[in-house]
Amino acid sequence: MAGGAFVLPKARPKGPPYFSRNQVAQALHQVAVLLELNGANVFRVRSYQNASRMLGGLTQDLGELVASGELFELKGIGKGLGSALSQAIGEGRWPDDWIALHTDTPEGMIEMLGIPGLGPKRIKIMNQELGVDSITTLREAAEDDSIAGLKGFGAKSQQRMLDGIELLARFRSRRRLDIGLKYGEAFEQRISKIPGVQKAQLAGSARRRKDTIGDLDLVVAVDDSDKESVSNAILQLPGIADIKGAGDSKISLILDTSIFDENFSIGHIDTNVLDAIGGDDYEQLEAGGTIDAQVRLVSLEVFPFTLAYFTGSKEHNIAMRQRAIDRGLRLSEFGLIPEKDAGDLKGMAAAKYSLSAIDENEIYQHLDLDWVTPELREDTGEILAAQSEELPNLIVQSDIRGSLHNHTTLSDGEASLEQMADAARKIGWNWLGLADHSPSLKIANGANAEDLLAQGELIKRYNSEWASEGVDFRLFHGVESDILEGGKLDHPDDILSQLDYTVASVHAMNKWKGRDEQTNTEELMRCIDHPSTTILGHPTGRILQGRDGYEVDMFAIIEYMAEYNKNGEMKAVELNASPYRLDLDWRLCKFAKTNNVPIIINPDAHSIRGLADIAYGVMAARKGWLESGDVLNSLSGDDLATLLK
Ligand code: DGT
Ligand code: CA
Ligand code: ZN
Repeated sequence: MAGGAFVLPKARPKGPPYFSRNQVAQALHQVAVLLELNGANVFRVRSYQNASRMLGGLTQDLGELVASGELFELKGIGKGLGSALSQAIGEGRWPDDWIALHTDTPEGMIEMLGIPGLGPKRIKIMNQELGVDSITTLREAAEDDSIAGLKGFGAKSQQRMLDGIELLARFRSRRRLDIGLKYGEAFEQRISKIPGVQKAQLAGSARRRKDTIGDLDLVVAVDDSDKESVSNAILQLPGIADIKGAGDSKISLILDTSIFDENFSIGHIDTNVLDAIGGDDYEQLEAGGTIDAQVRLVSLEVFPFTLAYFTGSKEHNIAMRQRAIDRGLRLSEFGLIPEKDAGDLKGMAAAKYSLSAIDENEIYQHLDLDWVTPELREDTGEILAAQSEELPNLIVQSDIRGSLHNHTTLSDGEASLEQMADAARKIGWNWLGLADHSPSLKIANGANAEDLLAQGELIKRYNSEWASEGVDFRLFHGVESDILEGGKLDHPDDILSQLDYTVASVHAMNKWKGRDEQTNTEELMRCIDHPSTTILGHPTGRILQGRDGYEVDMFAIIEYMAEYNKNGEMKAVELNASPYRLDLDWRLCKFAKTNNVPIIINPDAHSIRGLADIAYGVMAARKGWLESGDVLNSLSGDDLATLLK
């Protein structure tokens, strides 16, 4: 079952220990859930759950605990569980009754466990009362309104189940860029280390840095004589949940989180985002997640062609192929072949006659083009630009000198102002803007005016200290103001005017999603009109793989902001760098750029670690054709201060 991964972890090839601590904890958790689903006694369920938690938090080596027999002395590990675990860890075999539990529980029941917000207890009740035994029958029951009537359920929880079903379907079909890249890079590294592998590179949408990834595509260069051993070695790698097909030059796999050396963790997510992607169940969903991967094995001479082909996009490939045809050439995953030589030959037989290319650059050269960076390969004008030497000089992360939308403990951030400033200096930034939430946003602990102004005093003090010490670092003082009814901001004007800037953002998603495009667009325009509004934060409110944004005409909004900029009043649009948002969408970046609306890439950091999300913002900015001059992030502290005045 793709995406569910509710299976007992596979033993690693070399042991003991045959299973990691993480895998054992996962197996115990699954057994507990299945027992509960099958109506087992609550004490029994609890003992597995406790053992899972206890072992998961252990620091000692599991193999040693088994070898020395100390395992049996751990609290909560009785004789039965102790010998079951010893067998698994020492011999690589899960106990028969655990296996039976997995094979005997109907697949549809297990499938339902994947729905965020739905646990075994409720599944069991719905199964007994309504005969629900799969996601399909669950959806039918919910749409019939039969679940709402069950004791202890209600209309709200029925709706939450429908939302959960949709969330799960999205989760399984595509994954966010950060997650896709994590898997892809781990897989690429593992393959690179296999003897005989000359090159291994991630292609597809991950290499193009799309905001979500369907499946991973990897291209591997290997001599014909090593093909078999390399492909066998790939099939033995940790993290392979299933093999869908293994041919001579193509392997299709399903990867799971055991591909990672470290335990899989997702870090701090702010409540607003978490709610949209499954709430407390989200971490479990990711930890049990999978992603499909296709590996292509080719010779070193063919590698650049195969890499270019599987990097795509399909639209870019089609345009490239047409360009080749115009030059009497045939472009394929195997080569760039003069039509007169290829004749009726196909595939590798034709590829013998290919023009040579040691890398992608030479393929583009053969077609009279500059090399196009993968992010731009979407057929949105890159070929024309590559032909006339007009490709943009895309922004890189080292161009970034600061960002303006970050939170501290004054609202819902995890780190203090001092810690955030320190972290920003450590990553080499020259400035950092703090924009904590405003009072209306109660769930994010929005700060009142008095506390906000006190934060401002503190910032002034630090800034003058740094200035007198000759430190090229400063803080800017802003606020993330909620956008209220009629496009109003959330603090009185005399408070806002004391700040360096205001990030205006919509958070009342239910209200905004319940309205039409025109109303929303106009309300945003009213907010942009406010003289204190400097930046439009996460402009559509979308959460990738979670919820769509509210309806809004972003083209009209950007054009509206362009008017202000033309008249010398700076209005910038945020590219929220959180991989959960990437909002402004990359497709709109180019539009903002051509309209001379400045863009600010903001990590919306709620912790020190959150600052690192800037990397995803830079990826999206590159995909959106942005150069360093198009973003406020590349300004010096002095220049930004002047601009904000
Ligand atoms: P994804 O996986 O949905 O996130 O998106 P991609 O772009 O990775 O697409 P995928 O995995 O279906 O195929 C990888 C690349 O292979 C794709 O970007 C371009 C190339 N490709 C696949 N199918 C076709 C096709 O029918 N025609 C052409 N010209 N190229 C194709
Ligand atoms: Ca793909
Ligand atoms: Zn926000």
